[in-house]
Amino acid sequence: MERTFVAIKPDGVQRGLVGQIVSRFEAKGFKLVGLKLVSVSRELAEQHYDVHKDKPFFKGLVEFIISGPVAAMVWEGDGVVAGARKLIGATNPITAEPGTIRGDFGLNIGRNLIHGSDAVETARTEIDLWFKEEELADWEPTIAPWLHE
Ligand code: IDP
Ligand code: MG
Repeated sequence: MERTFVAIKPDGVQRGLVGQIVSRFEAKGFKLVGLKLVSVSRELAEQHYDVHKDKPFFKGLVEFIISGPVAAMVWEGDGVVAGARKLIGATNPITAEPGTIRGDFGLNIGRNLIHGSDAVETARTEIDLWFKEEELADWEPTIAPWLHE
């Protein structure tokens, strides 16, 4: 089953939006399989954003990610990688559609509240980077027959 890595960034945690953001993934029907609050090390932040290491915003991005706790999650479901990105919205909250997390709660690209893996392969790498195998729960929601044919 497809899984994705989602992280509520320090702005989302500081603003008290963890509950509302988690609710959107639950309401959609995705299954929560991992959840923890992390004080992110510089090393982890740099590894996570390694693809952006040559970008002008990299240094500021790393400082931001280590500036407060991050709520790290793994969600599972059919098409969850693309589905989570849809719920999250465009990178810049100003252009993100209303109804998306970034569109509803954000107004600045440097404070866009949440991360979601951009592809199935990236999701695997990010889940391995952030979670140990024993931190992921293998469980069957009792509502499953009401979500899937
Ligand atoms: P994504 O989070 O929507 O996948 P990416 O292009 O992968 O967007 O960028 C990673 C993160 O880097 C963004 O979520 C945002 O926090 C930050 N970022 C991207 N572009 C800028 C920028 O122009 N200024 C400041 N931060 C940026
Ligand atoms: Mg990205």
